Amino acid sequence: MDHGRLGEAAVGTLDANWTGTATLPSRTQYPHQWSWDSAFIAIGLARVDQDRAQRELLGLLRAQWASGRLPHIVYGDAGGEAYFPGPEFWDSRGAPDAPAVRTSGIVQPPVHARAALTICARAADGAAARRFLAEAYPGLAAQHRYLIERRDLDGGGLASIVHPWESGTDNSPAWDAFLAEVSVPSSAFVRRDMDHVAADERPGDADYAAYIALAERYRDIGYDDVKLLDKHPFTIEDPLFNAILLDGELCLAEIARRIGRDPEPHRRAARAVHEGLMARLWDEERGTFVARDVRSGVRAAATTVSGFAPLLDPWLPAGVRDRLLGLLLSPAFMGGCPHPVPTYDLGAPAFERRRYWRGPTWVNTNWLLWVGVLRAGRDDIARTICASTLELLGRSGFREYFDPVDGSGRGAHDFSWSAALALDMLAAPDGAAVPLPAA
Ligand code: 2M8
Repeated sequence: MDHGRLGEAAVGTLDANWTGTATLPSRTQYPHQWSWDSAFIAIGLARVDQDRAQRELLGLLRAQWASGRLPHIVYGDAGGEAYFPGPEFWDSRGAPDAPAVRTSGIVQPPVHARAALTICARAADGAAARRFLAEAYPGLAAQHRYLIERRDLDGGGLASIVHPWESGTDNSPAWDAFLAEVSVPSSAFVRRDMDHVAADERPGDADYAAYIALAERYRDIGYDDVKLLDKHPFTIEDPLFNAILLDGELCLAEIARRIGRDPEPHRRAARAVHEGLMARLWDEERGTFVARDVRSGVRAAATTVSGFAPLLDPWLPAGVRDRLLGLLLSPAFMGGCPHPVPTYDLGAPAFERRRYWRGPTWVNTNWLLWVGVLRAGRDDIARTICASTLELLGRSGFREYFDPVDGSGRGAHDFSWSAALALDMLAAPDGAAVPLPAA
């Protein structure tokens, strides 16, 4: 499909998923507002509709808890049967700091500050864009403060995730060994996620039961992060989540500078995440960053796409950066399949071409890597990632994820972030307009 038609189709997909206040990731599979989806969607919308891009992000921020927690789902009007778990499951209204609107109780990677800065970078009206930044800044700063103050569980400089759904890469093999330790029974439930997507493209039942049990555990301690180390069986430092946090702090520093606030606290916070990433998650032997259990110090054995996310870190030592890039280009990832970048090492025994987050190529991780290699000064790799992502979307449509070997689409159809990030890449394939805020 030529790029003009691909762009028109992307706008059509986003229009069809717009509710009037937010964009659903998918009308069938995910019929509510999701947190990091909305950030990616706003980045794409900024290319075609400033007003909607701003409303997408500001609407999400209105569902923020008083503690700064930005929930991963904001429930809309779709009936309770449309998606499980629904609002009753999370019981957010039972939490003292929750907003009036019904939400989940967990978070997702904080791509939102980058989304806000990107919206501003695309705006024709500079004064209006600064007003938008001033409106978004307090919520974004509170979101980051929550993660840095409440989720850095032992003062090591990194935020912990307390559920695989918080990673965004829910079914990643990186969680397998940690989930195997979660031997808690959940209440009875009915999965809805296979109503529209084939079972072999979704997580298995044992993983799903562990997701529900973990979410219940967190809910039942009242979402009280002080109790996590003692009472919660899944507290993990993830390189993707923390690299996005670092990048987000640098974006916040730039936003603060533009609206006359002090950028320095954000730069210091970014630097602390950098120190934590290097001290805790860099694996010298494997030449990549890996997830780590904050309680035991045990590191995940799986080498996944999340390990490349620290390319977003401008302070990465040259030797570390070059080893990461070497692995990225190797037959285990970009060099080993026609439709990169696979989310998991192609040669790993547990690699699965079609199953959600256990191998398929995703547009959002490709987009993040695109920004990461631009940050690393590798415009050549950025061009390759951009071209192969657009080729894949032209061939198979705005699917949720793709088989990296034959390029076939998997998961949901008409998926919003695939369409939105296509718009961003189509507008500047060389990444010239991607904000790379000063360190
Ligand atoms: C997927 O996660 C949801 C739970 O949050 C699910 O599978 O039901 C993930 O891919 C996540 O990253 C994404 O935000 C969400 C909506 O697109 O779907």
